[in-house]
Amino acid sequence: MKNNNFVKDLRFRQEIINQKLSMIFVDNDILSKASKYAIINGGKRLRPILLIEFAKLFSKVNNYIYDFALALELIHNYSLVHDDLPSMDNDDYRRGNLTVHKKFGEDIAILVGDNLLNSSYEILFNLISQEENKDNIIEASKYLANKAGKNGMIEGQILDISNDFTNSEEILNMYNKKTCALIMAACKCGAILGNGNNKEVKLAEEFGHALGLSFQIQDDILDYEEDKKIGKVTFANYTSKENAEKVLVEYSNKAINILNEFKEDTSFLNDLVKYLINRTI
Ligand code: GRG
Repeated sequence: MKNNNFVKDLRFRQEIINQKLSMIFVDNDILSKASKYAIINGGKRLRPILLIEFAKLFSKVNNYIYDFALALELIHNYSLVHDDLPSMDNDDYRRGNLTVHKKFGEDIAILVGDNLLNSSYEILFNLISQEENKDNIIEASKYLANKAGKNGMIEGQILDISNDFTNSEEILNMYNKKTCALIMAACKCGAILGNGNNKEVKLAEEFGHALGLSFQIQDDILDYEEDKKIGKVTFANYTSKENAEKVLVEYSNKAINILNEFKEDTSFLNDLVKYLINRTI
């Protein structure tokens, strides 16, 4: 059934995450101010929303699940701050605002990234020490650390920097790590924290992979002309825009088919897939 309120529902979820994020760095020192600047202002909050939605499929969402979702969003935001640095992508703008290094200087931006990453793990360790549901939190934290680390996002960034691909499969492998890893962590950790069974946790992970690839390929399509101009290799300009559009449909259909395997109500997630692959920014 078509949900005409999808955008309203999405904004509502984003607002909850934004409010909780705005309460993390409240002091007046430069590191707190710059860290706050890095995490507010317009992010889609895709990863925490996915985590919460997957947890919600199987159980009531408690505060600690929100805290876990914030920890994940902090890791994502650290990666963006570091990715924007002059030694990486050298971007002046992010989410329509000056990047952290443009606003506060490169030294502070490096430390902001470090601070977001450490704050994330501080949240996770606090949860582990406080909550009764420790086993699930430990299992989800281990998975998140793995996907954020050298077998996931960081290796993906290394492969991307190397810009050395001999076939399109290698580009997809780089996307699996750079983009899919954290999106898979969002979906799988949500299912683990919500007490999904093994099959449900596996399906959540597979969904995250299919959505992650669709999301990145849509990004390629949106940036097609610009990437070509600057000589950046993407799946879309390595193969062709038409092929990228075809593969995007294949992966997004795969994501939708996976959702259909759940007996729970996945209509919001279904709409989210369609919204993301049709986005124009
Ligand atoms: C520096 C360790 C390190 C990793 C960087 C995330 C990343 C790896 C690089 C960012 C550049 C990029 C294009 C990554 C692909 C994933 C992606 C499209 C990230 C942007 O995510 P959105 O669109 O961002 O969810 P918002 O602003 O909505 O939070």
